[in-house]
Amino acid sequence: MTSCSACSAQGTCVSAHRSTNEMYDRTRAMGLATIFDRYEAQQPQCGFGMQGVCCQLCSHGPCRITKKTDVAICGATADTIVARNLVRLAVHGTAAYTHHLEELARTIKATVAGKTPFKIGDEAKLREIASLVGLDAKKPAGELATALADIILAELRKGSDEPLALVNLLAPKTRLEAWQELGVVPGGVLSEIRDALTKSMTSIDTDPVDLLLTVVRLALAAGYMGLVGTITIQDILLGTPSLAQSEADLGIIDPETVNIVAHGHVPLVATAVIQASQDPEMLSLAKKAGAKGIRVYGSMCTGQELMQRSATSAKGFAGQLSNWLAQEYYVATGAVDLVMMDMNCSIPGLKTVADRFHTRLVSVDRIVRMAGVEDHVDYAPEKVAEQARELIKMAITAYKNRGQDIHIPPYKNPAVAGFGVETILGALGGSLDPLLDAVKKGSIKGIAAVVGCTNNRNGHDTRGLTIMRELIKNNVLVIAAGCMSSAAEIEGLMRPEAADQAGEGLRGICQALGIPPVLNFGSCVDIGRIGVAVTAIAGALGVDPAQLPVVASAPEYLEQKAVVDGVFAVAFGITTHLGPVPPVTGSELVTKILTQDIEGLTGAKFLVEEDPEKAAQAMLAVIDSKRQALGI
Ligand code: XCC
Repeated sequence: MTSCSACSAQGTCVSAHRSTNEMYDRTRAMGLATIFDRYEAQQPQCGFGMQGVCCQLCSHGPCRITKKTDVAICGATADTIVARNLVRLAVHGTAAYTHHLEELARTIKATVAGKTPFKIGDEAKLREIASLVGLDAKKPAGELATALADIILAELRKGSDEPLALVNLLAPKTRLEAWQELGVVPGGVLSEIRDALTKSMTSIDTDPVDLLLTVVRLALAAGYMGLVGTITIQDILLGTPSLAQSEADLGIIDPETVNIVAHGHVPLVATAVIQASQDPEMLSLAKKAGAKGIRVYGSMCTGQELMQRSATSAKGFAGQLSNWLAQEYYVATGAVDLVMMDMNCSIPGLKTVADRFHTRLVSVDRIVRMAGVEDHVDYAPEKVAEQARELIKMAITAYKNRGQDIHIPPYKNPAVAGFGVETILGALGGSLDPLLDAVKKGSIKGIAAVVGCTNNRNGHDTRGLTIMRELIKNNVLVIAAGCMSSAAEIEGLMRPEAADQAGEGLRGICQALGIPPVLNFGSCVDIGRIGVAVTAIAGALGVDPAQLPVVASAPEYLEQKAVVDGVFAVAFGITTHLGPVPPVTGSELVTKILTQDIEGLTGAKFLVEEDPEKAAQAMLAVIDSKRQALGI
């Protein structure tokens, strides 16, 4: 808990955001232990775990590799243990993305059958993808959507020896060739998950190199289905993001309304609740309870999904509260009546804070459960209209129990949202040429995707924001997704006025187009949107993605989905910076492959650097070297 220059907070400085710092002081004064306290209590953390050299797979264990014992009881080396642990992380990430995609496919089918409150939100995209996968795009939209959902479900379930259609159809040819050569073109995602889990059992696959190739297979499966597949199906269902104005930070909470927070990653229940919150019957119930109205706020990635579509299917969205690390603090305002927890990133600590207030926690996905939380409204596409009303009624009941102890930090910033390939093309008048010209001329030096989670190990958003600011200062256009988007929104980097903080070239472009220097691409699945954008740019220039002056950073990566995101980026040819050192340093071989050798195979590697300024410099150096090689 050091003080930093990132904000002007008077009290403790645990976060880059004044609001979080202020709320942390409040929880401490209440004697409530929250994430920053639990983090301190865990110090020092286990060095074996940090290096990835602890194996707990069999009952001979746990074994760990030390200077004294360089192999486990079974003979497994540090290389095997580290690589096998990495496979297990990647399996989790891939499985979670798959769950999201399955929910969408089920929802599309129920929507076509007229059983949900949703409508097909982007028919043009439906026809485009349908034709790509070999369907007759002239057929009625409903028929096509059902057929497409069935294809997605079948792709998820096919064998690991049957290459994924989306990889073959969407990957740049040069990438596909590189992956074929490495033998990492994945098959059906569920089969890949099964194979990887089986391999990473005790003494099945103990070859560290093969285990790392398994991680790449998983990452490509997750990348083309869980990321690109998910955003595509989600756009077809809820609409492709379009430019929207929104707001972020805890100051957006209205103390006089019934306040519901959508928290997680899958925006289906939340979209239905936003729609139902405008129903006169629901509004009159809220008014009868003494509230001015009903507001649905976003948190983490579900919030980003809603913000991206707040001009269309999520019209009425009240704005983004914050990201992962701030979940306990928005509850501690005392003004949040109900939190809808959909898939992943709802921490058990949330319950302790909710119990201190009147806040009702409800799991809205059959796979989300938390000790002590008894309210489950598990998403069912056919029932979601009714479920949305039930959730609002639960929130109104909770509102009636709200106490007087409310504190809402008075900070907020406007944010422009809704970026993606389509919006960028729209802003540029239908062609990528103006953007490419700006890159060739050097007014935009390159593009950096600063994405993923937030992590107390690196200071809540402090490192991510430092990297973004350094990059834009050096004329690098930043694309943000996941919790990094919330960080940028809260600190005003997603306002067009933030162009003032950019270098001269980027500033000029942003001012001419009226866009911010940090573009919101949305949630963590929207990293797929970045893949689509890079594919389009590489295609327009006739080069491989690895040749482009494009880099990525997950400056505060936290969990398993981020592991596959990072590997996907590197497999795709984009050198990727990681802030927290991943648990691989116990193996010289694995560390060397990921930070050096892999570049010879995919054209990209991992840059691990904890210091954000040095990290930005390293990313700029990569951009410079790519520009030089392209002769621009
Ligand atoms: Fe969770 Fe997506 Fe990570 Fe944030 S960014 S901590 S996954 S909410 Ni994906």
